[in-house]
Amino acid sequence: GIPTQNLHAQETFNYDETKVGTYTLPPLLQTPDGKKITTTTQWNNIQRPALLKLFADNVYGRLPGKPKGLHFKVTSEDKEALGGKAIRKQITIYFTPADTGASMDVLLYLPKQAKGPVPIFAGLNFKGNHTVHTDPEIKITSRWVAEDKNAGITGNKANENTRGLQASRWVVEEILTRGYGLATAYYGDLEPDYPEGYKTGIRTQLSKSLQIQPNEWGAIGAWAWGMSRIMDYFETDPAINAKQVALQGHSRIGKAALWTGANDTRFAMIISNESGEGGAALARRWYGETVARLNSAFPHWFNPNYKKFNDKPNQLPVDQHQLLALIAPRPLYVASAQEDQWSDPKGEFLSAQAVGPVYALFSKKGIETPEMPGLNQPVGETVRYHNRSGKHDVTLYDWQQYLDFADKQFSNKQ
Ligand code: GTR
Repeated sequence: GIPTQNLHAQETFNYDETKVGTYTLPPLLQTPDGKKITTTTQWNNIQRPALLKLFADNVYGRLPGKPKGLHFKVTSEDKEALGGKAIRKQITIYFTPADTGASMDVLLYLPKQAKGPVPIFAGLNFKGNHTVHTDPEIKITSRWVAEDKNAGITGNKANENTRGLQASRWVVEEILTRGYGLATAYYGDLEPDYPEGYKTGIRTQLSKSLQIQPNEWGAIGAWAWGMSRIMDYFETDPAINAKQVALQGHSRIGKAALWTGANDTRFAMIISNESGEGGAALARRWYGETVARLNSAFPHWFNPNYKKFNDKPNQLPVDQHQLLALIAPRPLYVASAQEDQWSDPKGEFLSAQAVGPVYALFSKKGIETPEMPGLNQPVGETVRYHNRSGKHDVTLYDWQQYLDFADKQFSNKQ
């Protein structure tokens, strides 16, 4: 018959379940050249590197390693932050030996009551560190930020009035009260999010020192790489339990967080909040946003090869359930929101559900129910999923599920 995708060649999104079509997902436990994977050793030594390479070549581009000369500077520390509830540190991570040039600013809150090294939630933010809390001591980013007339951001400059603008997405006090720390950095420190942004971002600035050309990775790769550099810092801070770091990402940053987690096994838990197409959602399911729409609206996010599959996701050598499988055997949380059909909640569920056999190799349980759960009903053990009521956003409900999941998975938490 006619391959489904050709019927849709001109359509860049779809909200009609009857038009999704049929598809066959590439196998998880069979190598691209047909060998069966039956042990964890085969998974780790054969399938894992093979899949990572396919994602690098066809979707996200290469991810370079840790640069020589990477170093950190604590620029401020306050042991009585947030009314005495927290320790606040601000750290600049320099990507080269010099204290000038490419760098990122990390904001770190630790619970004051902690007795030993604490588990941490980490993730990049969309609008600058000062937008995650109204705390007046947070440094305001001087980098390019997206225009936001409603919030009074004009001329691509952040300002005092935007302190706490995205506080509802970070619930700092809730995280601290539950005994976790929180670390965040502005994604624009790595690459400003517009098609020409790479020219002032790390893909250009670090191409010599990392020996990688700007077109060998994309903005998502740059953001993903930055999250690993935050982990490099964690490993040097005795107040942090670097073995219990949960990496969280929303939407486009969720796509990046999954790519980070797939590559960097130091992260003990990965949380995808409505990452959608190019994230947790299956590419072969023609629903919500599509690969074609993603690549035309955001030509700078992925490796150029990804564009070859714009109208034919069925020909991609990978699908996104294989990205999720690269997190195994570590705990993985995939979250959708009902009104965010653009991200394809069902495609996110099916992809999270599909990775069960890989977790089973490691004697772990994924999601054992074949049907999508009802609204606000998390399911699954080491792979967990919920479909929250409401819009594309990160809410207190989402965080409460992540905190409960971390409590369970990090059971030896101090
Ligand atoms: C949308 C994009 C999605 C998602 C989202 C976001 O415009 O189509 O893939 O990344 O932005 O990051 O909020």
